[in-house]
Parts: sequence; C-alpha cells; structure tokens
Amino acid sequence: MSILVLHGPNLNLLGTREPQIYGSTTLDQINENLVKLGADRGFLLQTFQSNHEGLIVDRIQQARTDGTQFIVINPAAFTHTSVAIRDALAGVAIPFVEVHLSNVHRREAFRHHSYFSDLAEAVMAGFGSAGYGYAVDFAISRLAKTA
Ligand code: CA2
Repeated sequence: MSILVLHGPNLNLLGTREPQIYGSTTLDQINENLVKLGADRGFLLQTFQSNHEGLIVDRIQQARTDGTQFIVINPAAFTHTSVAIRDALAGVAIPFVEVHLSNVHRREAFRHHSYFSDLAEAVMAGFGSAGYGYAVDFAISRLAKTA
C-alpha cells in the first residue's frame, strides 16, 4: 500500500530562507519523518519535489500505474496557477489532500484561490511542517478503512 507526497516549486529551499513563514525544518527532514510515519504503519511512502510543472504532471500520471493509493500534495505557487496539475489529479482519480505550510488565507489575496481545494479530500493550511504529518495520518486512516 503506497502513499505519494508531492512538493511543488521552491520547497527544496525549506529551512534555508524565510523561516518566519515556512519554518526551519528542511525538506529532507520532512520527507524522512513522513517515510518513517508510513513505514511504522506498514505503508510505502514515496516523495517527489520539482520546480517544473510538467514534471509534477508526469509524476502524477505515473502514480496511476505504480500502486499509489493516496496523494498528499503541496503544489506551492502552482496552487494558484496550475490547471495542468489540477487536470492530472482529476485524471488519475487518486484521492488527495492539499497541504500548505502557511495559512494562505491570512496572506495576500492571490493566495486565497486554489485550483485544488474543491477536488481535495481535505485541506491543511497553517500547521507548518506538522500539516504533512496530519495529512499522511489522515491518508493512512482512510486507506486502513478501505483495506
Ligand atoms: O504555505 C505553503 O505551503 C505554500 O504552498 C508555499 C508556496 C506559496 O506560493 C503558497 O502560496 C503557499 C511557496 C513555497 C516557497 O517555499 C520557500 C521555502 C523557503 C524559502 C523560500 C520559499
């Protein structure tokens, strides 16, 4: 049973810049914790980060045939711009949770609209890196129910 965690553009910079907004935990640390959280509950958890929209679309399409049963995605800036990533998620029809480190609703108006929220099973915003853990936990309980 497998969960895919996707990170959008610039999230590779986590822990190095703007800690007041995005925290001081690095992406590697976040991913390590999530892999362990999955493994402890008997799930394979794979992670992928890209700064390129098309590569994220490709990875979502790959999820259709690689056994992925649930996706956790922080589309980062693509949240507010990407019909292509939205269409890919709708196309593969794999349930997903949308995660944001910051509370996007307390920020600039252009961050208030998401191309993903109306398709998502749930949305996390403002929990910092803990939000990924909550999302994976939610994914595990959903998958455990359907197993
Ligand atoms: O709060 C989030 O997780 C966001 O998805 C992060 C995106 C932003 O465009 C969304 O509106 C909300 C930006 C990610 C940039 O990540 C950085 C990390 C460290 C230093 C600089 C940027």
